[in-house]
Order: sequence, then structure tokens, then C-alpha cells
Amino acid sequence: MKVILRQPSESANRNSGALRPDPAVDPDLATTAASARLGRVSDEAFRDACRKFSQGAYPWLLIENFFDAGALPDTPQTIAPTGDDSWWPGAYAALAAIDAIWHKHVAYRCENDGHLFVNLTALPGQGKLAEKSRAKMRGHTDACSFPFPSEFKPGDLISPSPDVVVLIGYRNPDSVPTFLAPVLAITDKMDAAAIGELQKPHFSIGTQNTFKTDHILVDAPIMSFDPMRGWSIRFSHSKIVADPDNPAAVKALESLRQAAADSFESIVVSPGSVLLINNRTALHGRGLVGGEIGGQSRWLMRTYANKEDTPGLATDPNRPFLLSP
Ligand SMILES: O=C(O)CCC(=O)C(=O)O
Ligand SMILES: [Fe+2]
Repeated sequence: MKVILRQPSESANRNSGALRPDPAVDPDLATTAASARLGRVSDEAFRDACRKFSQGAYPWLLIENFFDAGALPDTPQTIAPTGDDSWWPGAYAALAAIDAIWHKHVAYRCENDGHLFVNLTALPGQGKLAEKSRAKMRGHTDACSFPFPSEFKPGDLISPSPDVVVLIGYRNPDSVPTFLAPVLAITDKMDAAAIGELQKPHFSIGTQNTFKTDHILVDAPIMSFDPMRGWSIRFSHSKIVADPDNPAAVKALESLRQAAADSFESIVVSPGSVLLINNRTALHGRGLVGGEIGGQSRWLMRTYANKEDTPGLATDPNRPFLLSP
């Protein structure tokens, strides 16, 4: 399934030019400005695709030629955004896309110091994070140990994982692929017993390393059916273990790993593109980034978005998009 929307070329151009304010400092105001700009160029096909994505009809939506990624400095070597405004056009495009699907931007306090926009680039050095930044990534959902919205209760400290992962393409000279596996393509390859097992609380799920929390979700299901939202999945090859005393759960997890590996489609997030990934109904991963640092090397940014009615714990009244933990 390929859902790709190619915007007419004037839309990329009209999304460039003077942009104020800083999308990281005042994302609400930046969203208003970004949506006003987009309103002048979005057409019925764009609005229709956004509507379908927001209704859950698409596991992902790639919007190509969405902003002007023309004049950029060298690729950043930090996760935090650089002090200049070179990356703003992509951030504005992402905020416009989030608004167009009726979502709200969110970030987590414990991830990358709560930055709303982060660089996904090859980082220098030897540590685990640096090595990971250049490596291939197997299929996963982001914040896989955080609850589904239906599991979150008022007073809980761990907000749900994000509904949508937003990837922004600035530079991708080697066309490093992004891998996507829709949950329905995965479950099509599994038998009913295994799918039933994944819905039982027989799994323990650790948190991905970029999230600085020792939270582990125990006795939890991997898949869940929410009458309001449909099927949801959370997954990581390295962070999920099945109860070793439960052979059916162990077997179902193995079956899921295999079915996921067989379900990936490959797309390329090219400069000027924004990729919206439904973090409940699709797994994502990527190919090997490689060792080149800075310069013209691969440069994506990422932010998250939630539906308006997705619950969560916000602790900073000045930054309501910043969720706990
Ligand atoms: O670099 C990419 O394309 C995706 C990275 C990713 O999925 C992640 O950091 O969780
Ligand atoms: Fe991810």
C-alpha cells in the first residue's frame, strides 16, 4: 500500500520565505501561521488524504514536495535543533500537516530534553546513542512501553505513546529507505490463535533508549482493540519479552516478529517531504544510515502528534504539549 501525495511545486515554494515565530518556542502560533500558508495551496486531494489518514484509513501518508528544503547548512550533529532557522520550513510544514489531520503536537519530557523537534542524523562518537543513530532500525512503534490511550487513567504518570510519528525530510542523498508495515498486513500472516495471544497480558515491554525513564510495562498485551479507535499495536524487537512460562505467548511473539519482517514496504523520505506514520496501526524502521557525519549526510527531523481527545499528563502550564514522563 503506497499512500503518497505529491503537492504541486508552488506549494513547496509558498511554504518558504519569512517564517515567524520559532516553531520550537511558540508552536501554537507557528501552527496558525503554517496553516494559513497551507490554506492557500492545499487542494481537495490533500484535504481528502488528510481526512482519510485521520480516520485511520491509511497507516501512513507521505506528503512529497511539501516545503522548500533548498538552502540548508551542513547536517546538524546534535539531536537538539540548531540555533539558526534553516530547519523552520520543515517544522512549519509538519505543524501544518498535524493541523490538517486535526491533531495536536506533543513531546515527552524524558525524551531528548523535551524538544518538540529533534534531529535524526548520524551523531559523532562511540556511545550507544551515537552508534544507534547510524544503524539500521528494525520495525517498531515509538514509546512502545507507554500505554494505549484506552489504558490511561486520570492520575497516571505515564502518558500514552504518541498517535502519530512525523518525519520531516531535509536531506537523504543515499535514499536511505524508511520501512513501514501496516498492522493489517502483519495480522493477515498470522493465525487467529496467535493474534488472540497478543491481546492477553503476557508480555513485558521496556522503553526505548532515547526515553530517559526506567519505566517497564509489565503484564501487558501487545495488541488491543478499541471500539473507538480500532486495532492498536506496540512493538519493538529488542524491548518486548513474552512470559517464559507461557509457551503460547512465546510462540505468538515469534510469529509476530516473523510476520512483521515479511510485511515491510519501503519508501524514501526525500527532501521537502513530510511522512505521517500512524503509531498505532503501523510499525516503522529504516535502512542503514552509514558513517558520514555532518556535511551533506542524511538529515530528518521528527516530532509527534496526538488526536485532540488522546489523554495524557501535561505538567508545564507554559508548555501544554509537553507530556509526562
Ligand atoms: O531515522 C529514521 O528514519 C527513523 C528513526 C526512528 O524511527 C526513531 O528514532 O525512532
Ligand atoms: Fe521510531
